[in-house]
Amino acid sequence: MCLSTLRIEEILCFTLSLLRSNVFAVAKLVAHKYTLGCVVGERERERERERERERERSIYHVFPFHFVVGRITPNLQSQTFEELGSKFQNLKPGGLYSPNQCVARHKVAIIIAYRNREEHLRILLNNLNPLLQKQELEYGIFVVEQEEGCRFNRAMLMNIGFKEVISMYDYECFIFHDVDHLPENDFNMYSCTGNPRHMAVAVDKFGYNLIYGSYFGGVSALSKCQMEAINGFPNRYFGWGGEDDDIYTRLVTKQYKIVRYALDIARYKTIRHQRDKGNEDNGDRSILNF
Ligand SMILES: [Mn+2]
Repeated sequence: MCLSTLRIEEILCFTLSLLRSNVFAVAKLVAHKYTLGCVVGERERERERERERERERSIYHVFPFHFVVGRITPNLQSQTFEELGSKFQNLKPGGLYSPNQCVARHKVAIIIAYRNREEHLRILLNNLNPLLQKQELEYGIFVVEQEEGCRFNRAMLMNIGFKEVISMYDYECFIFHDVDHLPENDFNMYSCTGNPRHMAVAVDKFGYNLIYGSYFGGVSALSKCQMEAINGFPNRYFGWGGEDDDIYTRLVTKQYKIVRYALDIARYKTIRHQRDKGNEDNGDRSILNF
């Protein structure tokens, strides 16, 4: 059974083209999206209508509707795991979260392929948790760590994360996330729709532009159904490079249309680093095919 297509993101996406011309219309549509974001009881619904009437009365109170604000500045400070633990006490054991004011429409697993980047991971967690909570998602963050001894295999780690998570939980949406990518806009929804979405479109290290048309690296969102339709990610890419292009090919071969938000929104800052030892260039990348 496939994830039902909620179309919420299309609404959000549509708001972006309006952003330049009519801020109030944007705010209204974003509010609409967030009204759709949760299933609430009648009392909350009435309160929501009251808030909506208040907003209509005041021209000064356009943003924020609920919690999202648009552009955000990533916090590059690194905190210890203990500090993160006391900061995010609303997480359940295992780093799981669900909003307590409503039932989230999206149940999302964030899968992070990881090795030897503890500081990056701590910075990412410090940035991701607030964003995911503002987006009113039910989520879990799953870090899949590769042992020392052979070249890093990002795609295989993502596959392992996916398989492990579906064996334990009923998440229906998967965000495959590089450890060094920090979101710069909280309109960039961490959720899935009927087509796979490439989320890291405008990345600082590429001058905030899509580096090439079929780029699918950094951060991407696939539903469980889409992931199963392409038989997961390729396992054969050891070392840096190539696996994201292979994933792109798998998706278009299955007739999926890759969705991307506007550059303003699908925007990421990356944490600068040297190429890791054990993640040398994958020399076979050009001859590998799925
Ligand atoms: Mn990197």
